[in-house]
Amino acid sequence: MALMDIITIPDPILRKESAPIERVDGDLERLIDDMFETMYDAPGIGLAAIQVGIPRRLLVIDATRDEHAAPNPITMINPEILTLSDEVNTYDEGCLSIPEVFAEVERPAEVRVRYTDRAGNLQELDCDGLLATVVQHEIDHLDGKLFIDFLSRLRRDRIVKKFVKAARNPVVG
Ligand code: GNR
Ligand code: NI
Repeated sequence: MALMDIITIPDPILRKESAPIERVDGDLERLIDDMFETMYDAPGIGLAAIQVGIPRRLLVIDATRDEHAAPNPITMINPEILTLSDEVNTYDEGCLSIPEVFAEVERPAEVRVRYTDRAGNLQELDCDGLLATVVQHEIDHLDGKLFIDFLSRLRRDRIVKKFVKAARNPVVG
């Protein structure tokens, strides 16, 4: 297993659309293991492959909030949203690719997703609560979309500007 580097804005890779995965093989399983290790280490509750520089339709999630509860790792390959509820929910969202920025985002409260799991089996899952939000946040990554796209242009531009500046003037470590 290996920790991977998480790409942050304004890296244009994060705006790329990810391509479908054609086969679940040993290489993909290794990537999934590395993504879980990277996500738990960060720590985060979701990670899309594009965030570690791999433009493939793959994401990992563990939205278990209670650190004492059993882990609930979910791997989604080629996820597709089947239905979204009219009811909405608001969460204070963050993103490992936009460190230390948080903002309230409103999204459908419930979502039904179809995906291939790491064993190669087609699955359907009904999600609600935080899991529904994270699934949508991760699938957005596969389409090059970030949670700051839901904010006003003024607020988004301010956030991006801060990261552009930081990239130009890296902290000497
Ligand atoms: O760790 C994460 N927390 C989070 C909190 C609220 C809504 C979405 C998320 S996903 C984020 C990890 C991440 O950036 N995944 O792409
Ligand atoms: Ni994210």
